[in-house]
Amino acid sequence: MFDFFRKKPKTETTETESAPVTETPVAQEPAPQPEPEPAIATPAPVPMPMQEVAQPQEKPKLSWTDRLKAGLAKTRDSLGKNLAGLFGGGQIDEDLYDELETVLLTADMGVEATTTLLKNVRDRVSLRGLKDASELKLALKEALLELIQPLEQPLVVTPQKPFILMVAGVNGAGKTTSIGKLAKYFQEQGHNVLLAAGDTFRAAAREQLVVWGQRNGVQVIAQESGDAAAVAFDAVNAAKARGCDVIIVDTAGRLPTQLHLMEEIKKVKRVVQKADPTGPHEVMLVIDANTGQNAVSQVKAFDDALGLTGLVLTKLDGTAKGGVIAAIAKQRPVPVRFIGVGETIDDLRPFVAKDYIDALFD
Ligand SMILES: Nc1nc2c(ncn2[C@@H]2O[C@H](COP(=O)(O)OP(=O)(O)O)[C@@H](O)[C@H]2O)c(=O)[nH]1
Ligand SMILES: [Mg+2]
Repeated sequence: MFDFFRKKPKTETTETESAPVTETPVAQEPAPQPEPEPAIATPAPVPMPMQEVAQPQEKPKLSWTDRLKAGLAKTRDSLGKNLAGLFGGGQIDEDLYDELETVLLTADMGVEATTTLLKNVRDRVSLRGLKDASELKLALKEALLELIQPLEQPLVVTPQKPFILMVAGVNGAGKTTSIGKLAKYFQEQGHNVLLAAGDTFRAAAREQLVVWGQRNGVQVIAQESGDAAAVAFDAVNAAKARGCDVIIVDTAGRLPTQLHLMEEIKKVKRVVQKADPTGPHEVMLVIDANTGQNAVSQVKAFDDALGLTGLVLTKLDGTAKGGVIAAIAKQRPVPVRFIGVGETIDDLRPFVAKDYIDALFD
């Protein structure tokens, strides 16, 4: 019955930065920069679009606040343009609330969050006896903070050892690149990280992680055949044997409507539990902010199937739909652990509600 535990041919990389270097093409997209890489034993690397994680950027380093502001520029521009007109001056009246409602819906906050926010703003207005529209901005910021603050629950990876983090999501949401960024993030905190290449549907997906691991001195467990559950099982055992602190399990992209694939990822979780009854310690859904309201449906469906403990909201830089975070807070408040505002390694950071709102409004 445990046939998926059987050992399959295994590819494993444990190179460190001190390994001899060779040059290998690993990028398809514009502006790839050749850079030193550890020698690659096996298998041959396949070009994959992971350079955004692996490439150090030569641009002057911006602070996180600046990158967050730049990343949220599209949402801010759209929200700000619309709000500027509203908050410009004049009386607070029903027409104004009507327009505010439209603006919030346009920013993809969803009907439920918009209703909550409007009520909260109205309460603040009457409590403080506000009359002038220019005073509304602060009231709206406060209402929004109250709504999304509960989502701010930073991921803590101690004291569990290994801390097992499983990643799920639809195709192209940014799972694998976020895993690369997270591996670096945890390493910088002094944790020893191991990655499990659990996207076994496409060989290229496995290679994407393997190559990235080799380039960055992060151990990767991969199998040339076999299913994601088997890879995860082996990886958890390897992490225990090696005393790793954090293990991140990548998985193939899937839509919640693909029921057999949802069953498959539930099996990955069950098998992780067999390898370590205390795990997985985090089941994280990666969602593309461009998805807008559909992101909420994804959160609900994956949460129902897997019991999510955290979210990563990626690609906020590419969308004016940054308000979706309010919809999530209202409709399925799973903690937002990290947000992604760009393609470089530094563009994924823990979610801080106040910073997010300041970047949206100021
Ligand atoms: N602009 C932008 N692109 C991102 C972000 N996160 C991921 N991506 C890109 O999204 C694409 C798909 O990412 P990938 O990790 O392969 O998705 P997966 O299928 O979920 O594993 C890649 O081109 C990434 O560079 C982000 O925060 N901002
Ligand atoms: Mg992937």
